[in-house]
Amino acid sequence: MIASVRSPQPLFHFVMIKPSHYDDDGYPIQWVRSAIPSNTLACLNGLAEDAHRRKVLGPEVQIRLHTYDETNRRVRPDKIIRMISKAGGKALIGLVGVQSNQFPRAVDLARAFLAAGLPVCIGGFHISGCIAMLPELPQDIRDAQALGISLFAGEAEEGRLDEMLRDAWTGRLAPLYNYMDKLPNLQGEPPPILPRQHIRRTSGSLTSMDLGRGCPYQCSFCTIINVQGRKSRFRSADDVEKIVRANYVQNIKRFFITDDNFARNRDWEQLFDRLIELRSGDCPNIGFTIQVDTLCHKIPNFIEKGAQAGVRRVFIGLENINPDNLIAAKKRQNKITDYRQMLQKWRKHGAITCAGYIIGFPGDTRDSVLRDIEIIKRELPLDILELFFLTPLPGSEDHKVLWQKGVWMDPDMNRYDLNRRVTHHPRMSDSEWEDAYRAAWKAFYSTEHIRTILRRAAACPLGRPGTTLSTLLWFKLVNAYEGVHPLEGGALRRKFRRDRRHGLRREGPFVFYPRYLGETVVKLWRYWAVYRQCKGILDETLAASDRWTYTDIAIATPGVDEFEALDLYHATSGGEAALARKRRDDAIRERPRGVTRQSAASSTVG
Ligand code: B12
Ligand code: SF4
Repeated sequence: MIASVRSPQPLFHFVMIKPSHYDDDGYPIQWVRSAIPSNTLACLNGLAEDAHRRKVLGPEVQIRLHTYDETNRRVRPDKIIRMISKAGGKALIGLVGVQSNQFPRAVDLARAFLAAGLPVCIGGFHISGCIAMLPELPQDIRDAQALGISLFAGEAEEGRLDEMLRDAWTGRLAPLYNYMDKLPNLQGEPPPILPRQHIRRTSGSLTSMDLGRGCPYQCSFCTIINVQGRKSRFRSADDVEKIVRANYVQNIKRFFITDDNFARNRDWEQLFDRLIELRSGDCPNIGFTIQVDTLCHKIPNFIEKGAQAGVRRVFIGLENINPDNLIAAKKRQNKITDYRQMLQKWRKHGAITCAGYIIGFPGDTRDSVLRDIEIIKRELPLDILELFFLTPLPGSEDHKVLWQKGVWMDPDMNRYDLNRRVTHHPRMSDSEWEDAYRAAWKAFYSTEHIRTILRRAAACPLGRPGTTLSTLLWFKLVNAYEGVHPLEGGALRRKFRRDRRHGLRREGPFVFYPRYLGETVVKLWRYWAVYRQCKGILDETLAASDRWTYTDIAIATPGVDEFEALDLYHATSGGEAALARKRRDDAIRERPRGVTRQSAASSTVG
């Protein structure tokens, strides 16, 4: 138990830590600069600042907030414990936004605080997902409870954080806070905000915010619908303006809107309208990255308004180009016959397109995966392909089904980062599946394909070949040389000898430091070599005499033989059937003109 120094005013520390997870050697994945500030940390901090303003622990109690993002800052429990001990008062250690892959690290961090007598609570998708989907808590969560860790399931808005802070203050933290049965309304709730120093530890001018939660679809690999629900909940246009302005004064002008599917945010238009107003008013140059589905182009004005609002990059849940795989994953809303039109429209409006693509659906084989990647490269105007192993994430229907059937899933949650195989595949051997995944990355980020993507960007009047190249390099380099998924990447890997996974032996300094130094030098050299090569390609592309006339199948306006000629519809499994469905739907729409066209458009919204 730490000694508490008497302070003149009663003091309460709320320490919020967003943990990272371990690499294959057992060191937390950390960077000198990570990519984006954590939205969950910003949400919790925003709620805690509001609780502080409202003096939820009583008029005389001072609440001190401390925020740590372990992806860009070393978390030293000993130092935090000393800091609390020196300042005096009580404390709550909150491990926030803990995903399944971060759960082992969160528990390791918790051990030191618990040993010092400080109460610890873990919240986030691992806890919420397991409680939402499983009939009983899995062993790792029960073990955490046995250590004395309190659990938080659900969302912290609508006064729930206040309740927990009060319980911690009075020393009566409950073992479980379960709010899964009531999803909070977001309108008027304190918006996500982080102290400025967090932004400095990331790429610098980009931050994140959630404008809505929930998605109406039912993809079987998805955890979001089971945790955040299928109903759209969203912040108001006033909230959005508040967030943008608060960041703008700090010179932060780019935002990652973390909504999983902004196209299904019922208020997208009002939100875009407000951003358009801000852009044409006193917040010019603000820019956004959003995540959408493959039907977004059918929502009247969605892409047009998005572009006016400053959407510069879109993440699209493409997931696969085999309709049979999409049907198996209950992703019926994805129609391969829409992909080209949707991507071309974003491209025309100046957005860089990034598609999530999952490898390991039941119909996949190593050959079919590599064939499909070549089709994508040739026929889809995609700038970035984010590849993932199909992973039964706790909280998803896939996980629940495998759990019920007793199918083997890797018991080590640290591996559930979508960059590692955690179960077996019905058709591929373990090594074939892993090989298909690695080969797919290599094939898409080959030098020749980078050249093609840059030529496409350079030929487009609103294209941004320089930014396209930096994004491509990020994905290529992090994947090839850092051994982590690019979405977890950062600039300059940090490792600390003493911060090793619980249970693993601490390495000696003569082994650790020379290896760390050696691998850093080799990586930097490789980065430089790849950068120089790709920069050369960019320069050639920009100087090419046919820069503006360059075209290829992916960017050419769809011709009359579009559906006859492309492999996308004939080589994939289920492609022919998807085409037949499209033709049938088109024929139905064509028959009683006017009325049906209108109903077809509205059926895509919602
Ligand atoms: C944005 C995002 C990212 C960003 C994170 C940075 C950022 N700027 O925020 C990026 C792109 C880097 C990212 C990467 C990854 N992500 Co991600 N990500 C998301 C996403 C879309 C939004 C997160 C968010 O802000 N949610 C809104 C917040 C407010 O919700 P929340 O985290 O649940 O927090 C609330 C409650 O849980 C609770 N709470 C949480 N913690 C605590 C703690 C206490 C003490 C209390 C009281 C309450 C509390 O209160 C919060 C406010 O209501 C989610 C999906 C989603 N809809 O949440 C996936 C999600 C969290 N990611 C996921 C995954 C798997 C990953 C990756 C491993 C995959 C990959 N290879 O890309 C990497 C891991 C990287 C890493 N080390 O973090 C999964 C996790 C599933 C699981 N079971 O673990 C999710 C759910 C998406 C999915 N595919 O299912 N991600
Ligand atoms: S569209 Fe995306 S967010 Fe919605 S259910 Fe499917 S995977 Fe989940």
